[in-house]
Amino acid sequence: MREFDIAYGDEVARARRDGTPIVALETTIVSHGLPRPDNLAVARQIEQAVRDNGAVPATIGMLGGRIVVGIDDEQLTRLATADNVAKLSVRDLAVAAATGVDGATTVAGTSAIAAAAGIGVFATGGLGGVHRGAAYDESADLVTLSRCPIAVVCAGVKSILDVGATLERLETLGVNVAGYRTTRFPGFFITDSGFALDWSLDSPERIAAALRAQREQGLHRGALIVANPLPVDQQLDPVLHDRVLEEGLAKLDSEGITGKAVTPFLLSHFHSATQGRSLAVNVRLILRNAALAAQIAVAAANK
Ligand code: PSU
Ligand code: MN
Repeated sequence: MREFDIAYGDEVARARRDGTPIVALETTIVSHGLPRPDNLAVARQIEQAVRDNGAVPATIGMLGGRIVVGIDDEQLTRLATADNVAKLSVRDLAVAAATGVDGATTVAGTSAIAAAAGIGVFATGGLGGVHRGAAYDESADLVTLSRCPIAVVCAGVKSILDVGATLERLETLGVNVAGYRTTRFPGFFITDSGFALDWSLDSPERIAAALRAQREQGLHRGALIVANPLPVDQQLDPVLHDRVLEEGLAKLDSEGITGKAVTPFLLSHFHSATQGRSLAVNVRLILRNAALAAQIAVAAANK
C-alpha cells in the first residue's frame, strides 16, 4: 500500500465489499465540538445510532498521518482524549499527513474523504457557514460541499452563524438544501432558524431517490443537505439561546478569538453558559441525524 493511501477499518472494508449501507461520521465534533469527558461516550452513541438503524458507521479521522475511514474504538478514544489533535479541513489533509499528526476532520475534511471512499451519506450536527461580525470568516464546509456528491444530514447550520448569508452562499455554490418533513430551515439548537426552504423530502426513500436522480442525470456534482430539525419540545429555549449567543459573540471580540478557534469557542461557551442544556440538545440532534442518515443509506442500498 502507498504511504498516504486511505486506510479502512475492518468493518467498513467488509461493508464496502458486501454493499452493506455505510454512514460517514466526522471527528471534529468529538475532539473540538463536545466537552470532555462526555465526548467519547457521545461518539460511541452516534456510532450505535447508525448501527441500530441498519448501517455501518465509518467514523473518519487521521491517526499518525494516516487517513482512516472507520476508526476503531482505540483510535476513537485517542481522538477524544489526546491534547494535540489537529482540526483538519480539506486543505490541511496533505500537510497533516506529511507531518504525521493525529487529527479530527471537519465536515469539509470528512465529506471529501467520504466521497473519495464512495460513501454517499454523512451525518453531523450542524454545518459551518458564514460567521457574523466584521471580520470575514466563512467555513470551508460550504465550498467543499459544492464539490462532493454526498447527502449530509444535519440540523441546519450552527446558529452561531449568519444563517441568511450562509443559505445565499449555498445557493451560489450550487448546494441544494431540503428540509426533512419541513420547509423551515432548522437552526441547530433551535427548531426554526427563521428561514424558509424550497424543498421538503418526507421519507428516507424519497431522499434516496433524489440521490439516485442526481447520479443518473449527471448534471450536478454538489452535496444535498438534508436539514433535520429537532421537534419544538426538544429544542433549546430560544430566549436563552439568543441571550447566550449575544454574550458569546461579545466574548469573541473581547478575547480576540479568530479563525478556526471561533466555532469550538462558541460551542463551549454555550455548553458552560447553559449549564449543559445546550450540550444535551446538541447530543440529541446528532443522534437523530445519525439515525436518519442510516435510514437513507439503507433506502439507497435497497434500490
Ligand atoms: N456540528 C456540531 N459540532 C461541531 C461541528 C459540527 O454539532 O463541532 C464542527 C464540524 O466539524 C464543522 C466545524 O465542519 O464544526 C465548522 O468549523 P469552522 O466553522 O471552523 O469551519
Ligand atoms: Mn473559519
